Amino acid sequence: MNRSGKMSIERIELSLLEMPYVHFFETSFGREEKKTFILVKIFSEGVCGFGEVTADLLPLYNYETTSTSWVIIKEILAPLIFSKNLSHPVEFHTEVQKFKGHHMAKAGLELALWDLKAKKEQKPLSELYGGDKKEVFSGVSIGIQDKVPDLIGRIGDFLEKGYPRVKLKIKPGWDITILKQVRKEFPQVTLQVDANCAYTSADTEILEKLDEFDLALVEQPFPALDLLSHSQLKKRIRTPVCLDESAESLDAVRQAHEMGCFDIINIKVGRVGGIVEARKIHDFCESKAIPVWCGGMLESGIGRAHNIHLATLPNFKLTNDISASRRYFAQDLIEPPVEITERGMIKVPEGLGIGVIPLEERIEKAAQKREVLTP
Ligand code: OSB
Ligand code: MG
Repeated sequence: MNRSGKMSIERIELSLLEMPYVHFFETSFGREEKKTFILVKIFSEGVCGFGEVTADLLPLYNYETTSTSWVIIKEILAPLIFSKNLSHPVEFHTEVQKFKGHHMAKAGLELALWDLKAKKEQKPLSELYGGDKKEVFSGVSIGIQDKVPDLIGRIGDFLEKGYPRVKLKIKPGWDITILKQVRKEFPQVTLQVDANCAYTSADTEILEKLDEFDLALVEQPFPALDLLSHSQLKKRIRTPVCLDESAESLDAVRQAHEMGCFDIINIKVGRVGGIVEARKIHDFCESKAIPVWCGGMLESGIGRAHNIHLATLPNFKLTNDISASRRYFAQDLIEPPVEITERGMIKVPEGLGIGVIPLEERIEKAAQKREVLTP
């Protein structure tokens, strides 16, 4: 930071990157073989802050896409950064509140501003956030497979690698029968399931059966706006209900809480529109003794490093969807790669900002498109 306390942003660079997954990832909304996302770099006084936009090529998880976020950043959010002469990422959050939606686009920029801020103050992000952990809980999210034996095999592999908790993607037809077989094979493992909005209130009978499998939680059974079905289901099952897609802001979380929709919240910085909003949700949940955990969007190491720092906040009490680099990509973008410890934890990087080094030649190799934005 310079003497005026201003962030003095000189240039914003967007790159559209494509990275093949080591294994396809299938959720109730479809199968993906590769990750496509926007990498954000923000430059100031010889320092570069890195951020990642979690929007995908298609509007399947939510309505944002790589193209919509590119346009929103280029035409609206970057010009705002250049015109405002910001001194803190919190000011960016305040300024962009007047624009509706586009949380992932906003978050990508806010993350880069936080990384830049921390690097200029010569601190790791976790320290800037006031996080109190040296390592965070790891967990693995396993997609829908072609056959149940494939799923059993994958679960076994991840348990061997030391993951202490497994999340399984479910959808109608890939739920109770697979859980029966998984539980038979792995009676002790900590298991949770994620439906990505695939059910309706007509499926209540199926969802009630989830109680038979001693699950840590069921994540987002119904569509994002269907708070009513979540509150009705919560009264009928013992399995804790966790929200992902519905929890897109503090206001949404507060309403869902008043309506008795959930026991647990998954916090994703992209979905909620940045660190400031993520923190508000974290603090609200803490005040109500509701535990949270950090969700993932199969980020590159850059986005994952951001998630690790966020998860050092005290109310991240449950296992996170944060896995090792090699669980996602043959070659991650960062050095050192994220690894899982013998105790099933992820160490918080101690370097400045995100604390890991993005490798320019790998970024270059993955880049499909690039654009430099200036004042
Ligand atoms: O709902 O949590 C989800 C990946 C893409 C889109 C939505 C979700 C997920 C995951 C991946 O479950 C978790 C991870 O990044 O390891
Ligand atoms: Mg989810």
